[in-house]
Amino acid sequence: MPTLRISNSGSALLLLAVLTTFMACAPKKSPPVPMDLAQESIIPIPVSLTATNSSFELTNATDIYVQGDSKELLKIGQYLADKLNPSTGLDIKVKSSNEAPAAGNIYLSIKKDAELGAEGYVLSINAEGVHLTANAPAGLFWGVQTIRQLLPPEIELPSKQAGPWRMASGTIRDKPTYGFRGTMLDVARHFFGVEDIKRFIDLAAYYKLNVMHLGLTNDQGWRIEIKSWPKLAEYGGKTEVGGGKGGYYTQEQFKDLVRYAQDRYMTIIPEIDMPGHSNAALASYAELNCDGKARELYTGTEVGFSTFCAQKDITYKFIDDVIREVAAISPGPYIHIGGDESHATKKEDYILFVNKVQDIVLSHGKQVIGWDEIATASLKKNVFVQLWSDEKNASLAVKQGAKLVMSPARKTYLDMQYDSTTKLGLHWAAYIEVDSAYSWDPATIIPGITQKDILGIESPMWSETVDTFDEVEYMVFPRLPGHAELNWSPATGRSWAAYKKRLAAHGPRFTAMGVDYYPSKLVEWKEDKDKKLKN
Ligand code: TNX
Repeated sequence: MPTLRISNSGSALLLLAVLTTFMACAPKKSPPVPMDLAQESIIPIPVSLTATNSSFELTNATDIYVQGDSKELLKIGQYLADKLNPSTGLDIKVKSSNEAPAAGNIYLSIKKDAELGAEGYVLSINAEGVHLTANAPAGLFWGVQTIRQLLPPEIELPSKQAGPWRMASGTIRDKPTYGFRGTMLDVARHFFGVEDIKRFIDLAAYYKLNVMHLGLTNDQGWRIEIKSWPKLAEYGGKTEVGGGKGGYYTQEQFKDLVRYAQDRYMTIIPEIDMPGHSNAALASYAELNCDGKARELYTGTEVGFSTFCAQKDITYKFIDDVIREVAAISPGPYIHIGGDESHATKKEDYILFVNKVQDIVLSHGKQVIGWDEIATASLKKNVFVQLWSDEKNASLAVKQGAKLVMSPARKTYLDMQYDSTTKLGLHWAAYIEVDSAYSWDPATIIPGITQKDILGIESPMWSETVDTFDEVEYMVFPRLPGHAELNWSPATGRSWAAYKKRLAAHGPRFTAMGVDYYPSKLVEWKEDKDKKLKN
């Protein structure tokens, strides 16, 4: 017996040695800690959520598996890996698999669930893994944004951080209220380069927006290359508000932007503003003016003084060429024709013009969007009207069967000042503090207009007073996440008091992403205690 005992303890020792060696090379994984998914600060807030009081941790054994070998799913997996690897320092790889992977991994798969629609997703997290499913790939992409928001803010930093990288466990079932969730940048008053637009797209995607409207032309500048009318960009793009050097996108650059947006499930809407707001074109080509005389380039901020000549045939030849070229590089369904503040156009000319231009856009296979004034003309089928100022126009539009994009200036204009001390921006529509930007409902703000009349909200960033992207960020953040929530999450139970707590937790996320946000006093921002979030 003693021999046996010795041999027993010998094998026990051996086992211990083997175990210790194994543990040393096995991934470091602490036991799951209790975490409450219901306390996480997700913006937009998900439709439904069940917390299970445990957690999943990313370790050096974690990889991302995607179902099958679909290029599109692999790309979404890679997008997530590229977000996680720099800060975690983990070498998370993307692999394809036909079944759920072993414990410790993330799995993205498509599972038919019509109720989730084109953009909904289900995210299930437990100590063993993360499983994200959707009815269609866009849903997976939005679910990936939720995963990012469930990890600590340091996940957004570009260099390796300490971790641990845990996510609270439970199940989220989520889908958007509105299918059109937009923002806009006016690149005409001040020009912003391709890298700035990509950054804006990335920041908007983090809040599940899917539309980026670009105001490509205005009195102060023409920002898109048109090969059949080359002086538009070459001459008309030469300057901007204040006399800076302006700029424009070549068609190749624009196509690159479109692809970048598509990879983030975002549609770019190009706007060619007409018949007003057209001085840059009228300065580039004399024949577009009724008097045949070219205008001077303009670097001020007045509106309402320019107009294309509605009575000349060359005007429509010109617009047909421009729309053909823009349509050819814009795979999205819409072209925006502006139509706002055409104070220099006679009423009958305006109506003639809008009627003709709608046909031109439709003839190039695109749907028309225009600012609310276009509702004073007779709208063709499937034309969309963007309310910004005149509620009567919104009602006129709905009477004609059009759906609305909701951009009421007093709630959504990101160039409006927060209060009377804000240095950038304007205040002609309102001062819009962060609570005011959040506390309204597009489906009840105009009597007689309800959710069924509305495509969604778009938040425009006009650029008369901002000329660097940092300045744009200061006006856009933190109001845009609030609009994103109005677009995505159900209106029932919405409250500023609850939202502002979640927003506070996004302060460190903005900081980690290098976003120069306005630290509104209405929000008790979570502190970046160790000042470690410097991006
Ligand atoms: C109104 S909104 C405009 C823009 C200005 C903006 C400034 C709209 C359709 N027209 O041209 O940039 O106000 O807040």
